[in-house]
Amino acid sequence: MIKPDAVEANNIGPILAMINKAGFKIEAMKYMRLTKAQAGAFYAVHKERPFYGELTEYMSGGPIVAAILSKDNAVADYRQLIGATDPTKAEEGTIRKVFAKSIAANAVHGSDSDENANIESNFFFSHLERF
Ligand code: FUP
Repeated sequence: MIKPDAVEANNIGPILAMINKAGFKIEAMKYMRLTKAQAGAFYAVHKERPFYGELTEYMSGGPIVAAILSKDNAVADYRQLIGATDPTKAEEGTIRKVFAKSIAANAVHGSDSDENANIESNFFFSHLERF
């Protein structure tokens, strides 16, 4: 996902360029705005965390780009490409180092396992929307 801060800052294009350059294929993509309830469902795993309210408010505060990416070793390679959750700890050249504003407004989301990648892909896309 390209998050609201990166969309607002006109960074969809540069982020997709980094993703393409790193060898990922785009299997599905959409531009949409999540409701607060949908953002809450997407991040349900964080429901008990102190930042959950702020996170769902922020993630529903503007449009996002959702995408399914594929590549050998996609989850690990994409997490390496995006960098640490906290951009002050992200390595040079990572998407979050370049584009993230803060730990909450951190430009992009990436699935943390193949299992969650499937769950999150099904959250956003039907089979008719995948190529
Ligand atoms: P990541 O997998 O890198 O997106 O990070 P997490 O799943 O740990 O966190 C999900 C989102 O919660 C982050 F992208 C931003 C938000 N978050 C905060 O706002 N504060 C925190 O302390 C941790 C996470």
